[in-house]
Amino acid sequence: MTLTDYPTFSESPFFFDRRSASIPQQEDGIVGPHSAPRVAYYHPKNVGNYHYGERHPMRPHRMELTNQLVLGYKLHEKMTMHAPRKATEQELLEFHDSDYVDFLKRVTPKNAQNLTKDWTKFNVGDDCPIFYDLFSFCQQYAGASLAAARKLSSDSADIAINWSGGLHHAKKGEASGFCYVNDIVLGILELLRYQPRVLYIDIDIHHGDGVQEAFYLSNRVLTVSFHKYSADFFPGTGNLSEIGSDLGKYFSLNVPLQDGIDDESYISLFKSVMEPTITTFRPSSIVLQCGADSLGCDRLGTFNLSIAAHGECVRFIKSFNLPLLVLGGGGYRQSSVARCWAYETGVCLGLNLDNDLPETNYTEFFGPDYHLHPPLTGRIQNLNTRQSLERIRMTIREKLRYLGGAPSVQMQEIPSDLMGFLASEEKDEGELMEEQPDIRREGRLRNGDLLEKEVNGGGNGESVGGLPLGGMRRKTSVRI
Ligand code: V1D
Ligand code: CA
Repeated sequence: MTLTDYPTFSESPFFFDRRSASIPQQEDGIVGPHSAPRVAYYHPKNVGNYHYGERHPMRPHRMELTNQLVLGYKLHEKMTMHAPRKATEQELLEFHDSDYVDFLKRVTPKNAQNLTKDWTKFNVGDDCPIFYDLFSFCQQYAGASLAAARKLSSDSADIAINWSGGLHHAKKGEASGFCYVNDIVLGILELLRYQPRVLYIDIDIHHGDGVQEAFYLSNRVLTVSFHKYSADFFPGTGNLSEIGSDLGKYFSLNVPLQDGIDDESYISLFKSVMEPTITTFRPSSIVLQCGADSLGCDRLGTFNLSIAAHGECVRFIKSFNLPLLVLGGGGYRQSSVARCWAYETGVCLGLNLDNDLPETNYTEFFGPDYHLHPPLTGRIQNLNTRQSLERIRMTIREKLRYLGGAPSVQMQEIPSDLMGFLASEEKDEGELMEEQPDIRREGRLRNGDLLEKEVNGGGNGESVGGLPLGGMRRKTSVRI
């Protein structure tokens, strides 16, 4: 096959990386470190049964559809499957304020009317309604991200997936944009107990404001969000000029895009931003939020991405062979979300899935084509010009030069498990393994050990000797 034999996205439902003409790909049978990555899949019990309300666009039921496709493609035979326990209150308090967690715990659709003064304080209402068993829902999706992060930290998996997580808008003390607790921040904090640097990437069409804000002052977490940016599009933040502050200056990157971006330009920009980001920051693990509202034909989104292109971002990040936490996020056409996340589960496993969807209990959701990659119907005009994209690319590369290498990481004692909260009978087999220090990867940090000392490790000129990295000057950021 020559380069010119590869179809373009618009001609083919599958992405052909043009590099594959010269670089052998692992799907071709070349053995690499991740030729058969160990993938752990987290699906909280009954997470698909929660309901935000009839007129609300967020449908947790999409997780049930996704899971059915995953099972239908028999992907459960290739990875470990986990029904994680709920996050404890104590675990939620690692990031969230206690009055907010207490409110989430107490509020019900019945008593909500008596708590109206708290509605404003905690930002619940139209976007973030109080629905039946809300607190359990939060504990379920956050528990899954925490278990997935622990799995990676203990080197019991190379990739851990939680499609019910990725709720990137939740703040320390308030709900926002359909998100109540921020499982991503909690998962990153868990990873930071053992690892010096975590890279967060967000391909949801909305700005990952909650995660950015939590780590805005830190140089141990670099956040990158690709999103639609305009004054009237939620949440209205994520301009190129938001770069982090204090020790975290240059450790927040934003890729603000306009309506209608297509596969070719998105992937080209994604790769040319992420490749130097990873080689410059040298993360010890990566968290990837895969919000599927960046797909074409989404009910809230206005991009033109195909599932193949969205999945290509996952494939590209996976190719760096770093511990990878893969999370869900937005996505408001249930059938597209399920196709996308099932496809991306296959990408994580290094498998090519048949374009004919398997039979499931929900087959009627996937008509009339019943394909994994149906053609996009109805494109939105692409308002991203070649020049505007080039400007973004150059500006970000410029910022990476300031970042100038991975930060120094100082010795810092890692607290042991806060409450010894994992009673052994609560744990699944994988989680029990996580407690065995001897199974951890050589050189990886252990619970109770000291974090890697990496003085003069590149540095951005702002790392300070003797002080833990990541400042804490704003109430909304976390102390790390
Ligand atoms: F259309 C609606 C119908 C009912 C309830 C809410 C909405 C709705 C659509 N878009 N709400 C929004 C966005 N909110 C506003 C508010 C109007 N106010 C002044 C602000 O525009 C919120 C969009 C949230 C997107 C969430 C997400 O996709 O990023 C996500 N990520 O992880 C989980 C969800
Ligand atoms: Ca985003």
